[in-house]
Amino acid sequence: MEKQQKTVALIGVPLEEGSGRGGCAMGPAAYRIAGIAAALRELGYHVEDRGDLRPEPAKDLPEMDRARHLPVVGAFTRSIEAQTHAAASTGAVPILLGGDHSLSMGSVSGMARYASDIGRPLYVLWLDAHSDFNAPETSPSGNIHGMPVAFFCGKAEFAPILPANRPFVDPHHVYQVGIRSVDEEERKLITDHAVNVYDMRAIDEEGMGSIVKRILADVRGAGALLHVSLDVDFLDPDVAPGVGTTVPGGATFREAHLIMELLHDSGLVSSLDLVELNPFLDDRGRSARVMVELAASLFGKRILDRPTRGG
Ligand code: 4U7
Ligand code: MN
Ligand code: MN
Ligand code: MN
Repeated sequence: MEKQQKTVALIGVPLEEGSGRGGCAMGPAAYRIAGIAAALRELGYHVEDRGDLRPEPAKDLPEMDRARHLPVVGAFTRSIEAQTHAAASTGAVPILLGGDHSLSMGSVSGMARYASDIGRPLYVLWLDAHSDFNAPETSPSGNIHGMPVAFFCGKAEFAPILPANRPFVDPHHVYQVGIRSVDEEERKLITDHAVNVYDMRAIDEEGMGSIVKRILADVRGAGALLHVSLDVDFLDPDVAPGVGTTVPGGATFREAHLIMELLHDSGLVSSLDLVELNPFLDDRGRSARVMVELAASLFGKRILDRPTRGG
């Protein structure tokens, strides 16, 4: 089978200030050591490593107790938004190498602007133990990595980080899978805003394959682009210990792998975040290698050739 040379843009985001602890800033280096570029090249992609973003903290954004390190996170958000939008606009698939999950405020906002440019909706697949729908007023921690979904849906703006009239993601177009830790007030927000949440119970009862196929059918039916955001803590801590916010009872390697294969077959994925890897907490690079293996599956690495059944 012939594969056209599609470009993948790797964007390193050494950001950890959204997470409340050190270590995630080493994430981009760990993914490079684990061989992400070579794995994608082997699959026939043209891989451009755009290096790491290193913006200066934004002087116009205030320090806030309820949104910690806002000048740093806000500066990254602006830079990530611009780089993601630029990469997508040249026809590349941006892969954000995180960095903590606050980076998705920028990546998803950039993709939402790109989708709006080309007149298509943006859907988001959020693979995470957490809903990340806090606002500064509801967050128990003040850590911004628990707030990106509310931010890109336009439900939490702590200070003018991005233009107020930018395109937002409709919360009903956000599909969360793997959820098993939601804060009290956050639960009310995701219900009120009709986020599509598949918690671990749904996965156990219905099976990962049927849930993901249903989501992909929705995305295809809407003619949408699909941004995938993969938090290391989506996986069970036994599979991927290199993360600061482990929650027991996570996805198995096989479940995660199945999602990636279905995503690849669907041909719908426009962009990807790999987030929350903390190499300082990892076990000899195991989590970094698992994440690279999953990314490779999403981009077409397969065990056997089989007729494509689609989403
Ligand atoms: B992650 C938390 F309180 N909800 O807001 C919060 F439990 O990107 C955790 O999903 C957020 O890892 C976890 O601080 C953010 C907490
Ligand atoms: Mn997260
Ligand atoms: Mn999480
Ligand atoms: Mn809708």
